[in-house]
Amino acid sequence: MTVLHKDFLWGGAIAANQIEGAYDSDGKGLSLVDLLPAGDERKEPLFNPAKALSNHFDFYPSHKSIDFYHQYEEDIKLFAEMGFKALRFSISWPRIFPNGDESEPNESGLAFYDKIFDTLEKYDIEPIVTINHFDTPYYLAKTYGGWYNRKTIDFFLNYATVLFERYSHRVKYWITHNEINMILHIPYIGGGLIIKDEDNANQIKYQAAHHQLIASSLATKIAKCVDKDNTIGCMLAAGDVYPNTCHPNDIMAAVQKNREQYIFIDVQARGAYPNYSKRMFEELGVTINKEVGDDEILKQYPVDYISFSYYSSRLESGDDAINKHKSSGNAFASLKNPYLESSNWGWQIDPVGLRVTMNQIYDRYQKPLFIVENGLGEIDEVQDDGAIHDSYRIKYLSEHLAQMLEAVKDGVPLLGYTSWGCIDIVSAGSGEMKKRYGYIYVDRDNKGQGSLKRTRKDSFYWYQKVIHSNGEDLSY
Ligand code: P53
Repeated sequence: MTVLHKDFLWGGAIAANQIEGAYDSDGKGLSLVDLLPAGDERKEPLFNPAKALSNHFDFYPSHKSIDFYHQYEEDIKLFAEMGFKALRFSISWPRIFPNGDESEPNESGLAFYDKIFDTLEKYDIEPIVTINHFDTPYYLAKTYGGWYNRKTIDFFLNYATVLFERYSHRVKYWITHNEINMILHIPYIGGGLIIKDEDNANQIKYQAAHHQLIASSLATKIAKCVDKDNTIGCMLAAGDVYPNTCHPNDIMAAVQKNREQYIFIDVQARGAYPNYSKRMFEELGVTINKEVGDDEILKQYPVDYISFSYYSSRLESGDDAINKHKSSGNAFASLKNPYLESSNWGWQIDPVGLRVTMNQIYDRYQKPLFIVENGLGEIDEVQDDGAIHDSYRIKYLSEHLAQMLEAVKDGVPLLGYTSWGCIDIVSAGSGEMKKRYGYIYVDRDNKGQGSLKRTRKDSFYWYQKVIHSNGEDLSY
């Protein structure tokens, strides 16, 4: 008997806007990321699009990405060779509704995903579909103000309904919005929000999130009407927030910081805004404008399972002066934990934190969990003989999987594990190719140079063994 059940969904995760390229092919509209450059230049428009989106940049990494749009067959074949049971991918909203507010979908966009589903079926790989992964059509952001505008709920439901009607017989596991809490940290790609200096940013972000929550519940309702076997998940950018010290003020600060992540999942899993939200909103100067019936909608259509990403734990102090020292650059800021090492991008590495986080989430919601992102973004070097010895990645993954198994032994029900960026793709935060997560190396650099050739890294063979042993053999 292995720790994991025999149908455990091993696989990898990708997102349309970071992998497909073909940004204007076959009728596709602009996605939010299609206007973002790579590297240092990306920070300003990512965090402050109101100022920087009108700039012209020399290079836009998403325009070609790794050209999955044309090379998906070879890529999915490589996933199958590793033994993938599941692939988490997202459908590009602007490929289906180029502007977002049309009434009819773009048939050529759907035709592309038909082929993806065909190929996955050929290899017996279960699709896990994210409906909105940082991919609201740019037109909706520019013209309507993105998710701050209540109309975006209807646009999203038109889009989601098309997907449910066309693909319900092929998809069981859906995720409505990727990392819903990231709207607080990267509101442009999270919600199509272009916030100006004079705006009350919190009001805009939480109101937009409310619209995403209503949209998620109504999508759940539609999904179940179309096919009662549709299973809908929410998605949290997780990672437990630890107190900086055992000082009671630090403990309370960590409780509050954790709530900043959980607030949306509390709604999606339990069906109502939590009690603490009242005071939190008052202190932030936020008033959620609700329509009659909103609370009922949230209550009636909670999610079936909780999916989440885990890269790291975080650290919070009750002392503002100390919190000023949080790492900059990472959208998910944290104090430095002296017990942890960091990646070259400053992301702290904490395998035990995964076990902690899984236990916390399950204790809170009592619904099955699904780890849909985890991994190490690092620099890989190609040897003269073409090999890529990514022992650091194997170590990271092996240690995290060991802790995942511990959490399952603790009693946490877990549907599957799809590691992030199973083939190298463009980084969401930095726009770089150099920040690689994959088991498969892609020859392309930060400036878009390279042959796009795919090469198996050492981790490819290691993960193949892990899947084959259903997680029993994590050795390296
Ligand atoms: P990159 C920041 C912090 C935590 C999760 O991120 C995040 C981000 C966004 O930068 O997002 C998820 O590529 C997201 C993926 C993303 C992945 O983390 O910046 O769902 O789209 O690629 C890794 O290293």
